[in-house]
Amino acid sequence: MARCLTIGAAQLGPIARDESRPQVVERLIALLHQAKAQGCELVVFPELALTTFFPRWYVEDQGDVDAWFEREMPGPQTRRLFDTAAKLGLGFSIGYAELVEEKGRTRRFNTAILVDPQGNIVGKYRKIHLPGHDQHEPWRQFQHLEKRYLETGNLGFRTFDVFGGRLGMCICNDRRWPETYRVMGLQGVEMVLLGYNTPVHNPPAPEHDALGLHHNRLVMQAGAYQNATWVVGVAKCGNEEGVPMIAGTQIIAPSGETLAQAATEGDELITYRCDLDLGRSYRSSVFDFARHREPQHYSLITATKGPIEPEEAQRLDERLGSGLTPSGGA
Ligand code: CDV
Repeated sequence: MARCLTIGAAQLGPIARDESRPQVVERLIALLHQAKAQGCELVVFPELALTTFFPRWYVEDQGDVDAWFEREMPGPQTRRLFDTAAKLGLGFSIGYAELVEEKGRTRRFNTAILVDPQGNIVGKYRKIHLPGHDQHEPWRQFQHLEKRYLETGNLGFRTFDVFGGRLGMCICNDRRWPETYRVMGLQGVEMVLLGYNTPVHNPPAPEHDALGLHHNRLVMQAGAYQNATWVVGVAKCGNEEGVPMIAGTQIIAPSGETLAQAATEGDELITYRCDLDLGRSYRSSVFDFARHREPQHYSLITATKGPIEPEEAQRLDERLGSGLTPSGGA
């Protein structure tokens, strides 16, 4: 019998700076009701789905920054979301800014959680690839201060056996890195849930601006196909506080094909009944990892962060014992 999971990808239009949590939660709840009416079981909301995308501003007062963070989940202002989803019997995932006391200090993460149909948090992910910069750069039209306000996630890329399948999460910039999907692919992930806030304009490389939607689709389709997994990519998009952000919400099969996609740049639900067994034929043939991967030749991937010279790469490979013919011995 097919293992099917009906997904609602709940794209959000812009969230204004002065929009309150209760106002945003009402928008999320409206999408939950649509999802229920359309037979969904799991609804995926975007990255930082409770507030505007605040890293676009340089703010000196940490108290003002912290107003964008959640100290508990659910908290007094988000409890209604959890209660409504549970009443409708829907699971959901959602991204938010998380403030937590951990290891004796205050820590801040860009977080996504997975909530089961009873309202229990059954999975958590903290964004690992934080883009942008950590100092004010006034030459930009807008800032991208994730590296200033947030810490690198410390939970790794975990998978969760829930909703009848094996699910994983990542957030926005993570989707551009093949390692993100591969680490979950090596755990047999069957569906990756991810939300994003991607400005159309890329200040350090404006020549990429016209390619935003192409790159968005390219990386998610590649991640899906190369790891035999569904990928559900969900945008917060449209013109948010003067910054246009790409839409392109889509549900991608393990074949790498986009099977459902958003048509607007506003609040919009798209749905698809996903057969979680669709990845099997890929996992047992072209991407049978145990049979075909050659990890002894991939040691550079974890041995270096940035690029190195080819000669150093050769020495490193030899030292790490990959069984290569020593330099000059070809
Ligand atoms: N929120 C993000 O991580 N945005 C980045 C932008 C800054 C490039 C992204 O990768 O889409």
